[in-house]
Amino acid sequence: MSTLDLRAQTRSLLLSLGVPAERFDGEGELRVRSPIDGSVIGQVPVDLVTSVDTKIERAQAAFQSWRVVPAPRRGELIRLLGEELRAHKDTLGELVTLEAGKVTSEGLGEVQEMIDICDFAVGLSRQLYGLTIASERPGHRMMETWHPVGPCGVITAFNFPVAVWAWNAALAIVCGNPVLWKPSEKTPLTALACQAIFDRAVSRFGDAPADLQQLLVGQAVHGEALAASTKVPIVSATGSTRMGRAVAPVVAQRFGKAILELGGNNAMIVAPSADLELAVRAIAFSAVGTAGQRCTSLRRLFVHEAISEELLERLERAYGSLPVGDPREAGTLVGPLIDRTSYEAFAEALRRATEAGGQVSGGGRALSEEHPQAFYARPAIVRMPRQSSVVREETFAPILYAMTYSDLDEAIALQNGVTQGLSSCIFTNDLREAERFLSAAGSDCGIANVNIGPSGAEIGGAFGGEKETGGGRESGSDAWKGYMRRQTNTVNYSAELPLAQGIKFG
Ligand code: UN1
Repeated sequence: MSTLDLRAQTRSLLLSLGVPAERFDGEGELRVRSPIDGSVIGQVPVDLVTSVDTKIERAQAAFQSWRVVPAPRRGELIRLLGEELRAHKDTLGELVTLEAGKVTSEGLGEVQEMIDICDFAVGLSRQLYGLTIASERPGHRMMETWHPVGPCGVITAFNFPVAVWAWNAALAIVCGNPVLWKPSEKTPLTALACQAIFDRAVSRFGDAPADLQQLLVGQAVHGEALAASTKVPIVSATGSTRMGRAVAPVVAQRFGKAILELGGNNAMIVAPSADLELAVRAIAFSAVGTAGQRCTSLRRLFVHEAISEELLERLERAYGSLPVGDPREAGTLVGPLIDRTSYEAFAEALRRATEAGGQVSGGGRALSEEHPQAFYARPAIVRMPRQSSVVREETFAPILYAMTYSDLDEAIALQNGVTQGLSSCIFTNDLREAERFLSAAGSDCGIANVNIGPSGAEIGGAFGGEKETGGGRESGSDAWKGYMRRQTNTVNYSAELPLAQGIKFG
């Protein structure tokens, strides 16, 4: 594999998706590197910060007409988007692999997640239900109506470079809101591809306003401009808690709506009755999949002391044979980390864990001879004596901290004893334990599972978490309500004017 191959491969994928060459192959100042070998695979022009306002104005103009298009007709656009995604699934999936380093099947899975949310949003476009409420006054009717809000800013991270945009865009557009998307500066190429795919759906649709979906290629300051604008009533931001801390107060200050999906530090409890074979497979997928770079990746394992030796030995054996390598090759399960900074954070966390008494198995860099500019990490399991500070932090890399417990309440307390609250799970065949874990006294996370790992959620459920994860919900269930404004309506069809609460006035 040569550098030329990667750049040429990227170029041909982008061209076949309809992205004009000057958008990625000119003098653009943003140099995009493939984590596969660290080589430059594209150069993308960055939007001037001063152009953010112009794009917001355009989104506002699109809003004026889009908000009055009937929702089922808006759904038709998303149906076409889903069709385009189906037709280009392989190409876009391959591009995700080249730009974000995901193994082929996970790159394709990410595009499937986009298709799934499109299907979901199409159905939703014939719903967007409001309640009818019993009025206390004779001859009156009360109801709730859901209306579009306005442009929706979407800030996404490198690790799900296309799916998280689709979660937001499919809902926002069906709900009647234009979208302004600021992708990660590490993955603008897949964003250009999505824009081209979206534009094709728009041209087949016929009469959508221009600028319904716009891309903002830039840096943190572009995201800050979106967060600050009163003309962007919703800002949906996915990324680190540090990013959320920068965005959320700015949006709150102007009373905008923020939908935040920030850091996670997800745990699994393995109880004595657990099916260990199932648990080992779930742990491997959720701790090592996407090289530990999912928000939902498994990072903390609490194993009952009666089975901990057996489980950890099996796990360490399974880790010993994990294929780390080029994510395009069949059989590879662990691709590269996104960049050097990620690898350094991985190495530093392992150093701190050792200092805190942890025993590391695995870890270290792979393929450094073949790819000195790429950063492949060997997944690590660290047997920790306790949940020390490094365990309580999210390190976006394949590190699994394993601890033992003797009492379920203690395990639940440890699981909840971190600042993040995204995803969690228990492996048990004991109904009482499972239900306790899901109860009000159980997991404090936005996602809590039984006998499946914490990652790999379907789009039908609401996705997001509590505490420093930010409290937002995206994707399924009634997450659409975050993209609309609720209006309470009271209609008087009588010839009287009775006042509520029995008030007499005049
Ligand atoms: C993320 O890492 O930001 O549940 C999203 C999962 C995926 C989405 C993860 N469906 O792992």
